Amino acid sequence: MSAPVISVESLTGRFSDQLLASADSGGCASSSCGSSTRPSDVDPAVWDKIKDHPCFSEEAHHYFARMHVAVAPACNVQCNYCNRRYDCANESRPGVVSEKLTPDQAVRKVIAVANEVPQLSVLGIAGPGDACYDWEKTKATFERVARQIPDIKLCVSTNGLALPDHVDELAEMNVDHVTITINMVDPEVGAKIYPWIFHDHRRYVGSQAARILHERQMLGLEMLSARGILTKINSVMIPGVNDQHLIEVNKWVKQRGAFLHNVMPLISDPAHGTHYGLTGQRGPNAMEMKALQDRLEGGAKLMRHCRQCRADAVGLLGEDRGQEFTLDQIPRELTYDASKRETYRELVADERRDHLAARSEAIGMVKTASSGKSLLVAVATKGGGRVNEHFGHAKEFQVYEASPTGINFVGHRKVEQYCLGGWGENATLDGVIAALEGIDFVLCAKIGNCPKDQLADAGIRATDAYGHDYIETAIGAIYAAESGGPALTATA
Ligand code: CLF
Ligand code: SF4
Repeated sequence: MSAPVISVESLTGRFSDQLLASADSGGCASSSCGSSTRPSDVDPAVWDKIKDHPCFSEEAHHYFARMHVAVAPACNVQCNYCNRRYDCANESRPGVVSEKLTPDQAVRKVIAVANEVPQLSVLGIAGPGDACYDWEKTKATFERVARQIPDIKLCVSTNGLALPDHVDELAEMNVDHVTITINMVDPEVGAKIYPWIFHDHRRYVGSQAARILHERQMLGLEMLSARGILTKINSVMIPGVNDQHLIEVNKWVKQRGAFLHNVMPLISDPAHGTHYGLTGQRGPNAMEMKALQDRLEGGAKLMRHCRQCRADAVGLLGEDRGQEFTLDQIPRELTYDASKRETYRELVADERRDHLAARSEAIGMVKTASSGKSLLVAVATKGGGRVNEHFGHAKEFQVYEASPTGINFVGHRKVEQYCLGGWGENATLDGVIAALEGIDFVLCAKIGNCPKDQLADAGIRATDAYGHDYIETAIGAIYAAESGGPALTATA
């Protein structure tokens, strides 16, 4: 099967004028095209909500981008993994927000991004405090953006404490996607995570605080489910505190209609000044995360492609273009221009159909291979679902597992970029190899002999033979070769 290659620039960086020019102007209308790629086991109404949402659909995250606007700095909870001088650790990796925005500034920024980043499909408010507690700013931002860009999806992330007070307004504003961070369903566990909450004009501490938070979270989730709003649960995995307990959390949220459960590793560093960071509480390693996620299979559906983004992140998951859109770079007067986003959607609809066909062929082949093997494959990609990044340029690898159940995305590994200015440092390579612990194969668009040999010494085989091929096609070919069967041919 042959498929067109979308240029790397179109998917990960500034939109290529050449690509826009080459798009078939007689193609189908923007948002309806993707529906033909709906998997047979997904309800059409649900598919319509998730097909362009990079967090709620793993497949969509290869093509669509989100942006966050940091309009909600106030918070009503203290989490032991958060330092208020930093991003909300629930939805972001720790790192200061470059600038907090007023709702009007946020609208300007969203228009600026929508005009330049055609992949943009979702506007999220994820802090840096709590979007439901700092409600007036959240609401004003959503209302103003929806008037300017009606087809952008609105998404909100919250600790859940103030959520029940605003569910009806969320429904009225057509907010289809809500995330609640739920780390416990037992207040005794909660007391080890939350030193205090502020609720109903009072401060509560200890297990009483955790009990109130728990009850409000469950109520909010039930209210959202009753209104058909898709709800994702984020849980921070804290070894020795709630790691085993998250199995119970998964059961509770599934019973109450959660659409996805996203278990994220605790990020704990003394430099961030958090309670956990300062008291030596460690986060889980990649294999511990995977082991827990594997145990959760069969419960609430898991999200495994979260990048723990900043509260002011812009771009595809895993990239951050926020620094290109600081207020000082955005004109005071701006008009929304829908043309790039519309053209991109037409182009991507065709690409997604080809990708899904190739993916299904590769998965079918892996399922019928009778070896019973399980392979972990790390892929260097810039987006578009293809093996299209050089090994030395990768800042993360997407990890897939090929096994008799098919080819499944199981996570990502962040690494320090090994090759800078055409030169790679051995110490950096050692770090990359350590981050790839447990991986059997690395797939990339290009790799030199030196890193390839060092990876081989660590028991990891690397190849650039499938450069620019679809990820699943490349993995299927490797799996077939490992199983002693015929390999699929490359599609690029
Ligand atoms: Fe933002 Fe969160 Fe909406 Fe996505 S992020 S508010 S659901 S648009 Fe996504 Fe980022 Fe993970 Fe959040 S990768 S941290 S899950
Ligand atoms: Fe920090 Fe978010 Fe927790 Fe509030 S809810 S304390 S901002 S991590």
